[in-house]
Amino acid sequence: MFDQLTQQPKDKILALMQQFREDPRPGKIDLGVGVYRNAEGVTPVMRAIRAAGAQWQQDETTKAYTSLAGDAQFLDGMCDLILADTAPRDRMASVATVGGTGAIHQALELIKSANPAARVWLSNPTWPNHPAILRHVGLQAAEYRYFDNESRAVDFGAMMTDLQGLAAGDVVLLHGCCHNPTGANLTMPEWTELAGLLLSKGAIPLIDIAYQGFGDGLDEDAAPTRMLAGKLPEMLIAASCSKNFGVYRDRAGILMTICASSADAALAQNNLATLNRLNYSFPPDHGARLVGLILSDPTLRADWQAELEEVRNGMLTLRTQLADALQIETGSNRFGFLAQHRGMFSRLGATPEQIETLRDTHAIYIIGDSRMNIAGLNAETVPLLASAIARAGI
Ligand code: PLP
Ligand code: TYF
Repeated sequence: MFDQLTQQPKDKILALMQQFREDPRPGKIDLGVGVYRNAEGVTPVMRAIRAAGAQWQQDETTKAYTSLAGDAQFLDGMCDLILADTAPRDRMASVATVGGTGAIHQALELIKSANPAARVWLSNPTWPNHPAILRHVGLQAAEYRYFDNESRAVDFGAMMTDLQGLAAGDVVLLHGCCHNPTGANLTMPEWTELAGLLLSKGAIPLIDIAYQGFGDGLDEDAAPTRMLAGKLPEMLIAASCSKNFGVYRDRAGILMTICASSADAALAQNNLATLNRLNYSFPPDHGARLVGLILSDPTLRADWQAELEEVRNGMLTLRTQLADALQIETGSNRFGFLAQHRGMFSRLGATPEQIETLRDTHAIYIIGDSRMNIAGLNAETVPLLASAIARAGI
């Protein structure tokens, strides 16, 4: 039987992670996988997670199963965090999922159950798991242009032109903030124009929000999602707690749907619980439980927000430092986009050969599409990277 299997393509990001580990050169720099690291190169357990974990260890009375939908405190807290008072609670359904990836998977399965003919539109480029999971679930993909390789900003005109091709019932996957892999994001007026187009076409947004709090702040990063929730009758939101709570391996995420009526919401809730059961029964509890505790405890929440702000501001400082260093190295402003981009990533716009040079000659690891993780840098490595970029002729 097993000899009938075919070799599966590797995930390029995870493959690069492995290649970096095996590189014996001291001083190698990892700007590959999207994991936050502090100036010491450590992905820390956040203070509030540690405190909530210690408290939960005392308070936890059982490891018996929870419910198919997951912990209510987590679901409520995340709904508030993302949608605040724009949440139409009576028209919403939600379930805890296996990380943000699990939320995307369940979203696509729900779409397939409701409308197997729906096309799901993806930005070009997007996170490689989007098209991969879409194919796996068996939905039809479509693509919209997103990034202008010259300016390294969003090509909003091209995006809107492509989305003119939307049919009623199609789904548009949008990165809620901090676009992965480009770092380039729509402005608020552009988001509003996009909302008008989706509304006029009868299309449904699927928001993937994996970096809330990594861009301009918790509320600022959620503003496009909140605006869309206020304007559109239906939408899906797949959120990850991996980055903003630093609970990567605990696998905490949530899928929310906003429906046209409370009757539809009840139906969606019933289907979401069933999808959890069919795929893995109960969602993981531990990470979600700690997130729920933090969001509902004012002291823990304040400390979490303070640490998240430190993380966010640290990345903004690195962006400015790198843009400044590159201005000096190259005598031009062409890397100014680095300070405009938001989140962990920026697409440099380098060729695969230049990326190879950075890796082979300078031991600097960047994804082949020239995405780099800003959080992999620190004050000492910024000038090294700037000089290597200039020498590689990028
Ligand atoms: N969506 C995007 C755009 C991501 O970059 C990630 C990666 O972390 C995820 C979703 C899912 O994250 P996780 O499954 O680790 O929560
Ligand atoms: O884009 C990234 O680097 C993160 C982490 O299959 C990641 O989102 C990368 C690949 C993958 C799962 C997570």
